[in-house]
Amino acid sequence: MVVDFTHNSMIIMSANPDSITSGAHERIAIRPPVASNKPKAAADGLRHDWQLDDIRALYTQPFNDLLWQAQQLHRQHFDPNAVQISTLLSIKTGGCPEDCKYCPQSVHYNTGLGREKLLDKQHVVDAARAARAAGASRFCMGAAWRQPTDRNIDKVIELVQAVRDEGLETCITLGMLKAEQAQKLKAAGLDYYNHNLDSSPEYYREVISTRSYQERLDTLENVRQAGLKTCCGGIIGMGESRDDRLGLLQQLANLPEHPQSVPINLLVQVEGTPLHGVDALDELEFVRTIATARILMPKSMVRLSAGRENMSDATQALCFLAGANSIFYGEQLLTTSNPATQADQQLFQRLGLQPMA
Ligand code: SAM
Ligand code: DTB
Ligand code: SF4
Repeated sequence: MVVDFTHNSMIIMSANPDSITSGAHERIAIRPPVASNKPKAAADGLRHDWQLDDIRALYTQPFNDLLWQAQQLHRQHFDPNAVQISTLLSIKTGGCPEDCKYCPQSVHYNTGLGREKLLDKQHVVDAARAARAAGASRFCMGAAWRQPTDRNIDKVIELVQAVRDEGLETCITLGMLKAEQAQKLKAAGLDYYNHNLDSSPEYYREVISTRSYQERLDTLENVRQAGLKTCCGGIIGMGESRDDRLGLLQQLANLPEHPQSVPINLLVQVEGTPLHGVDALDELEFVRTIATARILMPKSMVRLSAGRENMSDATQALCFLAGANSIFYGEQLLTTSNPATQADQQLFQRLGLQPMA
């Protein structure tokens, strides 16, 4: 029997940011969220005041204890055998002015990628139809922009509406967003906006110089205020310390609202980018990061995101046991490859997993 990704089974879901310190690093000031968000954060019944020491204690406990704790919490909020399926499409590839050291689309690095124009609507509709036919429930579109112009926003809105018309949830990632742009996207029916914090505030400065951590937090604030759902996570395996991984999780969990989706990416090392050749991350550190994210943000979807091609099936199985309940599915991420759909279907079958309705 092969798991059919196209017929979702019925799943029942029961379902101190003032400044941050990290052992090895100097103190970095991060503006607190606006006061109006605080009662909302307290009202959701979730913790938003995680200290680094608390997170370290969770992360470093014996592996079996960590996974047991994460899996127990996971079962309180989700069907443990249901995994949400998202498919990615790069709608505007290459030529990005930002200098993110991991990214093949930055103009600062020679990775062989050219600068392309925004895809036309028919191309996007065809890709969305194919994703839906293959079993995806969410379609995520990414653009290699620092920030979209208002004209870009109008064009992307047409794409979002066309994807919605195909019966898919929509997510986009376009870079920094102004408040009015976020409101316009919400009014047009967009479901999620993806904007990652990428790493701890301290390690972030080693990786990106053209955009500040605070600017990322400001975009996330604009997205939340517009009433859009947030998809926000980061990348690990970039040569960061364990404390940087904890610092990223601390930032995510202490946001005024936990992001509804938390993508945890394993760096895809692309030749020509400055991070190509960094030491590979111990896979069990990746699993620990997923488990800790599940404990800190128990009601969020935690996505086992980029980097699955370099993971064994056994490691992916451990990630699902640790509380991951979403994946990127389809043979392409944005510009790099992802596991073959058939391989993913076989993995789901071997693990008894079902696509989430
Ligand atoms: N330009 C927009 C931005 O950065 O906000 C949107 C597109 S950007 C490619 C989306 C996310 O992809 C980044 O925030 C980063 O977390 C992730 N990403 C990019 N290159 C990656 C890589 N080589 N490995 C893993 N994740 C990567
Ligand atoms: C996210 O956190 N990961 C996705 C999505 N959000 C946009 C992107 C992964 C990109 C991997 C490198 C590439 O394919 O270009
Ligand atoms: Fe540009 Fe986004 Fe790539 Fe950074 S991650 S270089 S902002 S496309």
